Amino acid sequence: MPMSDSDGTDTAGRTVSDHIGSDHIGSDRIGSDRIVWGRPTSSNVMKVLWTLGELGLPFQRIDVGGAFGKTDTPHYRAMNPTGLVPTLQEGDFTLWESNAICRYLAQVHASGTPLWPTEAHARANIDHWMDAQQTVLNRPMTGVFWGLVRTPADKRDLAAVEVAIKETAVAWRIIEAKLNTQAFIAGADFSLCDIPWGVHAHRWFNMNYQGLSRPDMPALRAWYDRLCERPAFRQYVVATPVI
Ligand SMILES: N[C@@H](CCC(=O)N[C@@H](CS)C(=O)NCC(=O)O)C(=O)O
Repeated sequence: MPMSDSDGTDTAGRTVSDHIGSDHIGSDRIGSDRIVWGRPTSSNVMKVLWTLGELGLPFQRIDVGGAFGKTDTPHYRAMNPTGLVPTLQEGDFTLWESNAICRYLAQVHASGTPLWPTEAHARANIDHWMDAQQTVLNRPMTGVFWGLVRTPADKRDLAAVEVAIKETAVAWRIIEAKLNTQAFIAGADFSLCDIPWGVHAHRWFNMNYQGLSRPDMPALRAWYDRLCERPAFRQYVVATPVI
């Protein structure tokens, strides 16, 4: 499907709402001018969808990226020069980088709550765990996920995946240590930093390891089970196939 021009219509004359995905819970979602660009199977898109769900905000979602393509069009690149997903659009305001989008949404809609407190130390604590997902977890976890899931079976290198699992476990053990003494990553309450780690925890606990072993982390598992009690996590992460 051709992507829209800057006037909001595509070359077939359809408006942006004709491209909407299926993430509508209620009628308040239809007609929202908040648009998430990105396929729902992307971990980084999931973070944004889950955050929107936690905040109860209406949005439309448009499938781009992966098999949907359309991220190399001039229209998309003008919004997001990396050509990656997700991108958030609210009227003429555009933002990319998943964790930055989550922070922005929380700042506007939940500042001063346990999700995103205003007190400087509390907020910095949450913030640094969000960054750590990108800098500590992401690289090895990508090796595991791509090695086991996104690589065709006949091309998989399980020896390399085994190394990646060990490296990823080092990152998860940091979280396990926190969760041995508290319910959520930043403390007693669910907060914004549980979102980027939680998306990957779902994959960690639900991939087919094809005979490879993964260390047990009981506190991490208990935290993941607590996340599964949250409707927005179930809707935007658990219900999406790990593919
Ligand atoms: N640091 C970026 C990374 C974005 C990213 O790597 N997105 C992946 C999906 S998880 C992507 O766009 N891959 C190409 C595609 O889906 O077409 C963020 O957190 O938003």
